Amino acid sequence: YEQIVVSEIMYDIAVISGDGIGREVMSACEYLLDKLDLKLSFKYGEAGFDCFNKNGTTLPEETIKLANDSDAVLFGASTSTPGQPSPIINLRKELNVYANIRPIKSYKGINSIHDDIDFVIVRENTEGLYSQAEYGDENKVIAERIITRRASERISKAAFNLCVKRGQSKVTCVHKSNVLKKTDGVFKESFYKIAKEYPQIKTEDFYVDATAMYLITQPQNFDVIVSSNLFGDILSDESAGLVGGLGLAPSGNIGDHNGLFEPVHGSAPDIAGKNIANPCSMILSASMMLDYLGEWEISNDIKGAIEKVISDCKIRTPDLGGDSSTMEVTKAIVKEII
Ligand code: GGG
Repeated sequence: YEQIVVSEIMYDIAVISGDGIGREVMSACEYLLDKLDLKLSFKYGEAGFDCFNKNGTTLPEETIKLANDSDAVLFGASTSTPGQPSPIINLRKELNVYANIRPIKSYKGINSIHDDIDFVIVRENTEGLYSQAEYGDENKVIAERIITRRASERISKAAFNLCVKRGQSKVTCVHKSNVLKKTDGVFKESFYKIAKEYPQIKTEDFYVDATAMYLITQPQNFDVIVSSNLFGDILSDESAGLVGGLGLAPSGNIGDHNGLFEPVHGSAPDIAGKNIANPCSMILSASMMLDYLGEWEISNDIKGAIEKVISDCKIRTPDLGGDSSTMEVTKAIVKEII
């Protein structure tokens, strides 16, 4: 009999390394993905500060098209360019990846006060104070904080769905509605409207300032936190600090048709080019991408390998107190998987 060859799924992945350590952690991540038996086809796009110097734009149309045409996007980091719009904020908007998912989990062997943290921040990605609508004159400048019912309900739904998927029991809405009465009034109302569709999930809401304190004093009480753009951004950096820092903080930006995965950290110009950036947040973001693509087994293998390398305490980058390089850590992770 003639052998029937069933074609295997090949995923098109847009790779946008950006600036600074974005390039180093992306090459490390590609090295790791290449070593695994995955059907990924990488296509490369430019964005960021260096891209602006070369092409006169921080986010070329070709990059947007490449990202839109791909099954998923891997993004490294971008350095802000004076006077220019942020490429990553605009790319998230162009792809309509409205939910920024930022998991926060304790690792064994990381010197943290709490070892039982496991929650996720769901940050609204398309509006809030990141509307980039600022105007005024030299005496008075105004930033628009846009909150719509549509986006607030959509992000609340994403948070409740994620809570169900993670098998957790509570969603916390974070706002500042005692001061931002209209905008955060709408955000909070939208949250409780959507909550009615999930009677099995517990709900609570806190002011953002109180939440900043509870994250330090009782982080294990959180399951899923949903917040607007700026609050979600700030709280996720604070939360990353509880579990080892930005070197261990991955993220996914999810919409109805696209997924973009990037480390929470930026381009870190102070350590760029030194081969000492922690590759784990980029690699964990790639693992989130594999989850999104339905490749759960290999995604779990990657997470398990990182947990093992981190908890062994032997091979770590300087941000975690070690003296290993980006590539030494990456190779140690690969060795745990294959
Ligand atoms: N991976 C997230 C990232 O690159 N953050 C850096 C950032 O937000 N840079 C500002 C900008 O792109 O304008």
